[in-house]
Amino acid sequence: MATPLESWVGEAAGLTKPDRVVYCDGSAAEFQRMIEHMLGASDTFELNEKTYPNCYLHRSTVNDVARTEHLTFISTTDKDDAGPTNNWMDPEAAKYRVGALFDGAMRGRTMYVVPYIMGPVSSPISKIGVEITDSPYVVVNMRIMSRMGKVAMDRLGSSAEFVPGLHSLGDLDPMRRYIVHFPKEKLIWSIGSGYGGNALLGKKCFALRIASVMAREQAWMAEHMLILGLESPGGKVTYMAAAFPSACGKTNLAMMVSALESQGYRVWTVGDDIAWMKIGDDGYLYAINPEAGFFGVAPGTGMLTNRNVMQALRKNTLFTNVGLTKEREPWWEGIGAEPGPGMISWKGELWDSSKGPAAHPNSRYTVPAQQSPSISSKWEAPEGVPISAFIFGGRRARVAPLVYESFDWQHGVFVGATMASETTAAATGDVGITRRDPMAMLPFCGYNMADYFGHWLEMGRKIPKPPKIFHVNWFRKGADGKFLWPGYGENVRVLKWILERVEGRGAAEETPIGYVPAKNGLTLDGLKVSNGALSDLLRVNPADWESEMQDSRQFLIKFGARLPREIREEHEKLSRRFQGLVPA
Ligand code: OXD
Ligand code: MN
Repeated sequence: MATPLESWVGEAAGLTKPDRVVYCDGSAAEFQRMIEHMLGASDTFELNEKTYPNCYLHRSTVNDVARTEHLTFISTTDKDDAGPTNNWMDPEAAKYRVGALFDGAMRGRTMYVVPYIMGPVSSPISKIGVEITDSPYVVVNMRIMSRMGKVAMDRLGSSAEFVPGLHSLGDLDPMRRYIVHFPKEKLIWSIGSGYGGNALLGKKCFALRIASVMAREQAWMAEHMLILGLESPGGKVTYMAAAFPSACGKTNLAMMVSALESQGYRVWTVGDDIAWMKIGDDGYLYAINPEAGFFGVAPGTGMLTNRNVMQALRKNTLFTNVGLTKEREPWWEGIGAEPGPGMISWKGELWDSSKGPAAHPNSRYTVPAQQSPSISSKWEAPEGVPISAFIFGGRRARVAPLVYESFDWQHGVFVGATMASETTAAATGDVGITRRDPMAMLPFCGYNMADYFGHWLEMGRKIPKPPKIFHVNWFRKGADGKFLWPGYGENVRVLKWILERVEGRGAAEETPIGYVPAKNGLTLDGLKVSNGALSDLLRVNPADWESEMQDSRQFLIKFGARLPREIREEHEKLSRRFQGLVPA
């Protein structure tokens, strides 16, 4: 009798009509075969085998360079279950409309069946997915980003416990591009894009959108969070998970080279994008990184901003949409060296500075996580790591201070729910617009966000030893329009204060929005930040917060009666705390 996997593969093949079906085993030989095949097309190139061994550059189609949120749908019978922040499609309509596009889409192509595990192979928190795809680029990326092939098949056996994801490049026309999630069936359909989160279905589609639904059903958490361990003098490591919107420096924070290393503070990387968390027997919340690699934004990454990843990506790395130097090395803006003549841009044209950036602003590297010198010895611990602090953050030129601590869990959930950030190139659309992005999950929550806030509040009642909740903003600017905080490795100073607060130490001052570091609270020795800049960084300006509260109210109103009472209460409490402080 056919296994559930075989039945689904049969169904998918019946619909998409590929010339052949290949089950991927995840071996190195298979990887090489796929790469050979890709090199035969005009969009993939081998890099310098001396300086970048086993590294390749892939160029995607010019209209397929980022996640397309406006073409991403949550397909529930009741529109309200998708909520006001998701695009919605009725499941039957989606099956009909998108099914028509899948019909015969793989004719003349190979269908690859890619079984994968999200999470360490033997972790009880891990889950299995199977992606069917006609893109060899997707297969080689999935081999880096997940535990793919035989290991997954061995764990799956003849079980039906896997999340199916059907992907086809289709004709790559955005007019016929759909990324559809069926939360009830735990099924993903994606057609018309070969790029990143649209096509590597284990990442945003499964590990966040579908997993967030599972997490609510099963009392755990699937979050858009990096996981890091902060080692303090004496060797103790305290784990923190942090949510930032796309392209706000999550990878850099997770892989930070600490400016306080000589004082015994070091950062260890567990994950850079997603955390799956369950309550452990000891009452702490335990996190695993469901991914096995980093799919990071290349521009802005250099030896000064992220030395660890720069070292990691010297081998076994796939680059997408970066520039290619005459020496056949990858290049992007911010890499730290000027390119020589003869560079080819991400579009495949001879580049000069009049032609715009050489690398697309959302160009990426896909690199095995274990190659980072900063990788934590616990990154594959089956039980995960206990989380002591959650950190929310955004890119805000004004308003949010460098760091503050929420008063309690409920207030922390409100802080996360009203988080905002200026948009970046990680998704198509305008860049630099401030948008509300609760818990950095706006594009990734697989159900009504009001219910998601409710789930957070519920988890707070369930976790005996909940993480403390903080908010950070590395991007605050002074009156001269310049960043006030140096960021990168210096951010460890903020992590140190967070650690001290977790341990019940750390000098703090109470403000209406929470606790900010007292004047002497942050360790600033060896850093050139003037007293004036420090006050600006930590300032809670009532007038700014008044407009902030109006804006967040407008956002929260969208959820109507479904918004949890506690969130509304926190908004009212915040207004009350500011009363009398705002100049008339
Ligand atoms: C990502 C994103 O690629 O958040 O991680 O867009
Ligand atoms: Mn992300």
